[in-house]
Amino acid sequence: MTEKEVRTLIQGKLSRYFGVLPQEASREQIYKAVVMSVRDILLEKRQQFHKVMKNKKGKRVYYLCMEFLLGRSLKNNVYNLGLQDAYEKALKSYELTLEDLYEEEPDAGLGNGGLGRLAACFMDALATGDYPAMGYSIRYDYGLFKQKIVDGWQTELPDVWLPGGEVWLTQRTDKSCIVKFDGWVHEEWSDQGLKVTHGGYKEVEAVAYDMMISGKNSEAVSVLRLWRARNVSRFDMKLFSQGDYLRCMQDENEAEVISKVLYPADNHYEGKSLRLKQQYFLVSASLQNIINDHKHRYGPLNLLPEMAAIHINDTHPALAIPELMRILMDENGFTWDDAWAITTATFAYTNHTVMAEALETWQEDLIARRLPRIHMIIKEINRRFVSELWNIYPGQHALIDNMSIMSNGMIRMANLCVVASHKVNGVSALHSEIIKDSIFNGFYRLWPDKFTNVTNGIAHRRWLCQSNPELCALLNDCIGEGYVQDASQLSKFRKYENDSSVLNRLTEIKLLKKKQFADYAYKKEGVLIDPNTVFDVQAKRMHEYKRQLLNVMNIISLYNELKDDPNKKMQPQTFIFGAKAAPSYLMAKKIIKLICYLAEDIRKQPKIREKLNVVYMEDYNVSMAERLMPASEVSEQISLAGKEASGTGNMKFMINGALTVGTLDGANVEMSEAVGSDNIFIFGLRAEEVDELWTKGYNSSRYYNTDEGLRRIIETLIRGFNGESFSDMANYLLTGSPVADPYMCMADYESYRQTQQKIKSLYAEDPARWAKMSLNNIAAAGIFSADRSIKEYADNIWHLKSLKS
Ligand code: 26Q
Repeated sequence: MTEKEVRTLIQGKLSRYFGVLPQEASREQIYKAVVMSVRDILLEKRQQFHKVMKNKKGKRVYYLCMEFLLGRSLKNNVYNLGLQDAYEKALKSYELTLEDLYEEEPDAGLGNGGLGRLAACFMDALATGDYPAMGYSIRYDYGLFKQKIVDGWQTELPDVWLPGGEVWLTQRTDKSCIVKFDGWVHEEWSDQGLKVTHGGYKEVEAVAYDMMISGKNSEAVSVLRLWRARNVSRFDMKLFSQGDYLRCMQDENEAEVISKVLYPADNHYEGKSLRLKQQYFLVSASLQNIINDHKHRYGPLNLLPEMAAIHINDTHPALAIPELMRILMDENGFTWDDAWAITTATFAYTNHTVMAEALETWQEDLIARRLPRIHMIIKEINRRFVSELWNIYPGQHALIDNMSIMSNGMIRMANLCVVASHKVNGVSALHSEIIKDSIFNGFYRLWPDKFTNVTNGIAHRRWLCQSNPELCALLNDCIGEGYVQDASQLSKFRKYENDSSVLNRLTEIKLLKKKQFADYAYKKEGVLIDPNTVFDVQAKRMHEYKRQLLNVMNIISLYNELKDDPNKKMQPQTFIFGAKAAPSYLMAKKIIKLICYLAEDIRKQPKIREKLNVVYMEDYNVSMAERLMPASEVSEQISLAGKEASGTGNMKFMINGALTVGTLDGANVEMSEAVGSDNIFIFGLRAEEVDELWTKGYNSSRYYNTDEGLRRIIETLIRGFNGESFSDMANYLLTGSPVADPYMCMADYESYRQTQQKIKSLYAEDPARWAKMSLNNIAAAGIFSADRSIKEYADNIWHLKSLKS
């Protein structure tokens, strides 16, 4: 597409949708016109792809997920379509740059963190790999809240993304369907078998909104279909004719709350009725859609498993299982056994956590009330499964209760998913082993082949090519551009590990990205960062298990050192934090406050501030991450071993040349193997040592009693910062109940501190070695591309062919 064609497209949009001439258009109007023009190109491309698919009649994957943390789309699409030059030139006549317009776009924050961002990265990789794919989620009116820190305390503001984000969405009224809640179920046996009727239900309309996601140099365009809940408008004619106009309008709004807002808790389960409604709303609309699609394209539903792979991303869409059973049996006359065979051959499930508080268990009576037919089906799935278990393991009550889907009036969604899926995967090698040994051990022994691993990956074109064009220019000079399409080619960069001119350029690029970030941070939040200090970054959701507190403990010890001797020679460091806490997660909010007060305390002491700076970035989101990752030098991946299923931020830092300080947790293990133990800083207890220590009896005071450094940190916490004591944090570490220091910050502290010391001296004393390590990290990051993850899902789980092949 030429510059002229692009200009004509934009002008057309401006005049048709806004009635303005190019010279009168506001920046916002130009932004929207540009998005509309890109959307047209994508729609056209999608139609072409549809034609190809129709001819091939192949299988498709449907990825169900309550969250897609997309961030911005304009840059990604313009980049993938290779239209940068054409648009940049066309925009000259408006005296605008593409960068200006990118900044106009709000982040689509329809997700909490890792899981939602993974889903977004996967859509990109699916399109690039030429896989026929469709994602399904909810069109939340409000995404993840905006974070405002007021005197150290996180407050939440609504995230209004639609005014600037809606232009990406194409409403598909032709795809609308009805989702039913509440009511009663009636069963009747007749000659034709069991007839089930559901009556007295409430109807909610699901309206589809499509978003196109492009791939790089590929034919495919992924579609993300987002459902919005709308009231089914049914005038009560009786009331109306009686003249009660206002009353007959009432109750009209009840349904629409379903798609109002994203639940802002991650790695934590809340058994709220509205959340359940959201989940069923997503699942029911999506399955109706998939089934209609299938009938339209292929006809008989017994072919479903050959034509559709449906993926359940964590247990949040698990109700898809009984919903498919319902559709097959109640609406299409299948027997239980046939329906079950189709269902189990169609679904696959990914687990993202082993933490008890994150496992979904719904109260049976809530499901019975809201979803009476679904409740019956789950009960029957469980009845048949448990009776099978009694045959296999007679008398083994404890084991059977552990594997049962229903127990003590609760429904365990993870067990439902394992029973009904043909494949179950964890998200890193370690995590996939842990689920086999712990929560799913019974299932693993019963069905060893069901379990597999797919290590997470990231959209490296977004996180490297688009976020760090300067680094890519260096890569292009050294190894060509093959890595853009095939991240494994990054390994060619390794050849330059001793090339001082390349290493120097690498160091210069890092400094440039640090300067850019410092400018951005100053403009956006007024914080001062010296680009000549080392940037040590922990950016991820705020969670006890991720141990931002351990990071803080080390900072406190550095602070104490400098207070003792303000003239002490020390490599100047900037510790940068970015994190949102779930609004009701008090402990997480207290940690944010601690960091902010500590930062403020240090800031008041000019002499110390030169060497030790702590920065809390407000409202960390995808777009901020895109600026922060390239500017980072030390990546903090310090969760208690066994707790972080994979992590994906770790990979984004790595590919941008940051060195990782981390525990052997999640994908850190594989990162360490890929880059070699000389190029990463591993510390702390291993997962099995953590287990052993719990079994032996963990006593955090032991470390307090034997480690003077720790003692001083605890004392400093009690004395406090910036006029506020943090003795509750000291108590948490020493006497907290039900357990003190549940994530073993005390146990890992000394090992962490020593490792931090090592990092600091290396940075100060051997910059050439640092640059070499950084280069090696970039060169080894290729396997953490989402392209690789998606290929593994396609080959081993979905049995899905790329249209390339
Ligand atoms: C469940 C029920 C009710 C309300 C909310 C939730 C809920 C929402 C989001 C539970 C969990 C989440 C998100 C979990 C998550 O992001 N997990 C992360 O997934 C990443 C991708 O696999 C991993 O890299 C991280 O290790 C894992 O923590």
